[in-house]
Amino acid sequence: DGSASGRSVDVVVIGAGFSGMYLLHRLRGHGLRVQVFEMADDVGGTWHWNRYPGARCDIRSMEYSYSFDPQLEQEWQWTEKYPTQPEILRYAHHVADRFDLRRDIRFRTRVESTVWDDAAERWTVRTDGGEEWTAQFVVHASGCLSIYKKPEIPGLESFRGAWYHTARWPHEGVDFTGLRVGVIGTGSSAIQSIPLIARQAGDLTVFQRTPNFAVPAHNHPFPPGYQEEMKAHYPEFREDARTSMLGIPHPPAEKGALEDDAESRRARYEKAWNDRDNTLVDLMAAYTDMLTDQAANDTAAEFVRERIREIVHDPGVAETLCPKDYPIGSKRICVATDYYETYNQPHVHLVDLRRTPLVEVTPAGVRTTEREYELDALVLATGFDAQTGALTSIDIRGRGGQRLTDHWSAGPRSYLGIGIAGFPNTFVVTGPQSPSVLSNMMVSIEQHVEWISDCIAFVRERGIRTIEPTPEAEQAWVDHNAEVGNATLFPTANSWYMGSNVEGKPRVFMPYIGGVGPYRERCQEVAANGYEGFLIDGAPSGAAA
Ligand code: NA7
Repeated sequence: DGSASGRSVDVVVIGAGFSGMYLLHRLRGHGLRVQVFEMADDVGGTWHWNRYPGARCDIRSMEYSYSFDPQLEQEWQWTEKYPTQPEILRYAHHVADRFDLRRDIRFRTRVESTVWDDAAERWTVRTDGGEEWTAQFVVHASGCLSIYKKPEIPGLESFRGAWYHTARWPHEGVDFTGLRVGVIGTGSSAIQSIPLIARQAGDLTVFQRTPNFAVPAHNHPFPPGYQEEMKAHYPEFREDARTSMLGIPHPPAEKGALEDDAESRRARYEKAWNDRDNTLVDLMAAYTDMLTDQAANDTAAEFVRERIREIVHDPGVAETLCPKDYPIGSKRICVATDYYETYNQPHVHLVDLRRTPLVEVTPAGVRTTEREYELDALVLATGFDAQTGALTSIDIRGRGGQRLTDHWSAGPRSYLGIGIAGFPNTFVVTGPQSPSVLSNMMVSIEQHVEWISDCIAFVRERGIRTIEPTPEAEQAWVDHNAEVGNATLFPTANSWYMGSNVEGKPRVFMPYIGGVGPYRERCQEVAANGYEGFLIDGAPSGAAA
């Protein structure tokens, strides 16, 4: 009933990436009327927008996919270890076709506000097209890395050449052949795209503020029989992922890094680096204390720095590429193909912005405190207003007109990362204070979507009007997050996990680090106890259960 006359549905879902698509499918299965709004002109979210050269998932294809439909997972054929952006997008389109999703998705539509109506006990949702919809529930499935960030330097509009942000790459692609190209940023997006841009560019200058740790991808097409073998054990593999710490099955570490002798330690790190089936967690999962003990962490960080010094011929460039001022793993480790090697090419230059900071973009290029670099094209690989940006960019108002941005002025507050006190009948998929960005996102998405749709079904079956976390449950979750986060090395790094990449953003560790498996158990317990910690029609859940 998403017709022009309708305008009233059970659930509004914001976003048609992998979260929104699965929500639509699940909620339909509960017989609910759902309307999805999506800014882009098709499904896919992240994989719709991030079309820069080399864009690829850092999780292996056979685990970065839905597990909810055995036929889908058996039939879909992946081609290589790490899927490219076009391959993932083809998968998203296939899922949309297969489950006939697009008929309930309104594309090219941005939600501008969601306002709770205290009297009607419903949400009013306004779009940029001036439409007004009402719904009992609103689910935010708008992603954790979806609001892109330009660098905070003046002059971009004056630049005579073309500039591109990696997260808004032109669909027709960009031809850099023979051009003088500049790249600002050295995060995952830059590390994936730089080697490919270097193949085309006549001259490439990378402007680096903070170097990152990158492990070799060892990407390869699947050998014959591999996929069939994996698929024969898919259910067990998926279950291992769900109960793991990071959504990626991995044998648990047995001891601390310094309890091992130097030789055995090195052998482990060598394996994590060289094994062609390695993953981005292998290095950090080698020992129990990698993210809690600085000395343990230093052993792995130094191992990677040694590799960088081996690969990069120019010792000065190698030193500039070596991360030294934050623990390895406290920012998401990058997965690279020929990244460090690229700096051995004579037409590729590295500018250390720590030594000579950026001053401005000029009509002719980029100026640092040292000199001006003349450029024909500029690539901004400068990241995102991560985790909270997609939520705070919508005017969200809960009970009594309270703004979400006020509720979150000192950092995000939630119960389980899923619900927010004072914002009834609202859920967030892969929100702050959930393990999502510290995990295989697909595993987290499925867990969230299933929990949220079951909760909505529970509410509807019982004729309940409102459900929302109690302020006490929210406070306890905020405290628990801080406690587990502060027991790690994560808060010592300036990262988008900490909000420190966006000026003025509160500096708090936003993801939940308690682990995907334990988190899932906690969520299941809450549901099994009649939604413990929630108010149901204004009364503590126990009273209603
Ligand atoms: P990231 O990881 O946030 O990287 C952004 C990069 O841009 C990083 O190197 C930043 O340096 C740099 N940056 C940002 N602003 C500036 C300014 N003003 N001047 C110079 N350099 C700047 O974003 P990505 O898109 O690469 O990856 C995000 C996630 O997507 C990734 O973790 C994967 O999970 C997928 P800084 O570190 O702030 O000094």
